[in-house]
Amino acid sequence: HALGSDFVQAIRDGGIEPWFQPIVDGASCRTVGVEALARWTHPTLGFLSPAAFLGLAEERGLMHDLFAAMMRRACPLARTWIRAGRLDYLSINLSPSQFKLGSVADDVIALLAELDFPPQALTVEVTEEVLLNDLARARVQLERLAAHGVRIALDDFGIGYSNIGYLRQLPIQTLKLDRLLTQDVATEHKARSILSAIVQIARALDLHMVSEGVEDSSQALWLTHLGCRSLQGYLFGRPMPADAFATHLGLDP
Ligand code: G
Ligand code: G
Ligand code: MN
Ligand code: NA
Repeated sequence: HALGSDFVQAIRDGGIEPWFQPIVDGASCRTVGVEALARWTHPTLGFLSPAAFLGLAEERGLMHDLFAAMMRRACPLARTWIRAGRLDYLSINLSPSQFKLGSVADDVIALLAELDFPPQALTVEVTEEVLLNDLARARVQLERLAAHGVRIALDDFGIGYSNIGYLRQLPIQTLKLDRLLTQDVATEHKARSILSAIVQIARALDLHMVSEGVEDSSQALWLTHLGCRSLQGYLFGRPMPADAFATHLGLDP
């Protein structure tokens, strides 16, 4: 249980660091967005990935504090990159548990004001677990965020239940195609057929599409050919520290 108090301290002391993974436009290969992903360097255990601490954060009710810490670190950096004309938006994960607070939208809006970050340049990624828990409550919060200009992405789309009815009921602008579907798109006819159908739905509803987990160029070519506009994955860049990402954008770190 010492790990729990270490985590609280890390959130307070800036021990939780955002790493950045590019999201590129498939046609031009320009980096348009960036997803911030949490990393923790523990004083004795060393470098920890989310798999090692998200469960703990969830258990201790610290996901919202983690989110705020990520925003406070990532927004000032992203603002610099956006002002330099090298980037359009920052994407950050919201945990389903944050929606148990009736105040999640107001909290995000207050953080944006505190950090002087343009709401239109923030995308929050939510999974459908949010919607399974309490759709009515999630809808109120997401609509408040959308009305403020924040974009909402549905993460891990195409696996799980992927109830397309949600797309009608919620102010979602972006679908993030799960990497399990991306993986098979170059080798499996059925994966391509499913992707085509998802692209049709996305077009009809005017949704932006991002494919996650793009690892090789044949996947990238297929995804672009089938109509997925944005791509994210190791092919374009792994999650990296801020200075490496600045260099990736062609800026001084
Ligand atoms: O960075 P990595 O690919 O190892 O992330 C693993 C998982 O952890 C992903 O599902 C990602 O959404 C989640 N994750 C990473 N950073 C954060 C964060 O800051 N907040 C939340 N809620 N989830 C995160
Ligand atoms: O938020 P989400 O669940 O989408 O988290 C993205 C996760 O996927 C992170 O843990 C990130 O490190 C991982 N990831 C990003 N790109 C790739 C990739 O190309 N291949 C694989 N296997 N994992 C990836
Ligand atoms: Mn995500
Ligand atoms: Na995902």
